[in-house]
Amino acid sequence: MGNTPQTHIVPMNSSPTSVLLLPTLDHLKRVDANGGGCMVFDSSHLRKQARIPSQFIWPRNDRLSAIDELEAPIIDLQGFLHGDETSTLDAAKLVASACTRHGFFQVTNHGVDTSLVREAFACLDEFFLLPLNEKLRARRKPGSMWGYAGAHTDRFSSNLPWKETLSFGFDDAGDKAVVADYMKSQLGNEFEQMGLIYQKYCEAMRKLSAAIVDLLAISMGVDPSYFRDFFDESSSIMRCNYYPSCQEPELALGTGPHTDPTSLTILQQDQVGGLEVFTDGQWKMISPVRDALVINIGDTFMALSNGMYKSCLHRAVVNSHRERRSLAFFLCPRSDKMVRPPVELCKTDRQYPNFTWAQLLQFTQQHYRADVRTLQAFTQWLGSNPIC
Ligand SMILES: O=C(O)CCC(=O)C(=O)O
Repeated sequence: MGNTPQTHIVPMNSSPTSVLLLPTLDHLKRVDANGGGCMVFDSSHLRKQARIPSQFIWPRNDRLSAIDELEAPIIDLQGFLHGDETSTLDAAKLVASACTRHGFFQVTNHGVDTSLVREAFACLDEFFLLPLNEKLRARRKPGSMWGYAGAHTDRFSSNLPWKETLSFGFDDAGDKAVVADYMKSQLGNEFEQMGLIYQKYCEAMRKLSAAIVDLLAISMGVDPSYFRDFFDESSSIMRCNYYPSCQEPELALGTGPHTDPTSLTILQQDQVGGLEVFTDGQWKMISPVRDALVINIGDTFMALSNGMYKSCLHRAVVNSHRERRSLAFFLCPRSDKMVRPPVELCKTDRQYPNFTWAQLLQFTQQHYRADVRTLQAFTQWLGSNPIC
């Protein structure tokens, strides 16, 4: 039998840690109501120390090494995107087999311009290489999903991820320049160009996500119009991940074990490697494939598929010699959309109750740190917080 990762069923500790990792930046020190300092993650400072702080050391079970590669198909989308029937059926079969087992697959010839991906990575480098006090101008505000965060110290006080993130929203129906405006408002006019590139990147991801949702529908024998309606006016989240190298990578994690509460994730990882998936009782690697995007099913889609397609535990490990970067686009429905499987998938008992994306988001932001049990815990929570 394989090892089971430890689940974090404890309610989320949403209070920031009182440990200040960067005592030299006194002007950044924010004293909270209890008199504690708010921690700032400065990897250039931390990397000079022999040991990593204890807040970054994960439980042994979460750190067990991956040995094998995940069996995840690499699906060429060219034929499907050009309406070729045979290619579509072949692609749909591969998708069905991957998603019923673990929910991960990779796609090539996906239509996203490689120069746009290069530009998005160049912007990521430009942003994360800024001095810390400049990045902190875009610091995530309490209760917001958007902004810059170092090691999620604003939300958690232990099992901290060894990474920095920059997150922002992207709406189908909203203001066309939402990303550029956000960058400009947080960081100044000189960041408008970066915002325009991320805006274009999000538009490309949204277009691809629509195609993949169609392919998921075909693979499940569901009328594609059901999911198209469900994701109409979607409101997605984009996250840039920057994982500095770490002097004790065997003790730390870049992203801890979690499932994505969102619907569908499109991940562009660089060539360093570090993404791992827990399946069949073991952690398995998803090594980078040049110009391929990693797709995975999130909790919302698992509920929408009545449990047929899996949202699987994954994590990102770090290493001691090289920083790693990834760009994650999380497709989410409009917040008030009811998550209810189509009739074709309700021939067996319903696995999850109806809920709105807003409710699941509230649960994972305010009450629960996402893990392998998110949907079960959410279902219990819904019992005492029913939809009005
Ligand atoms: O960077 C990666 O490979 C994974 C990132 C991830 O899981 C996340 O951002 O939720």
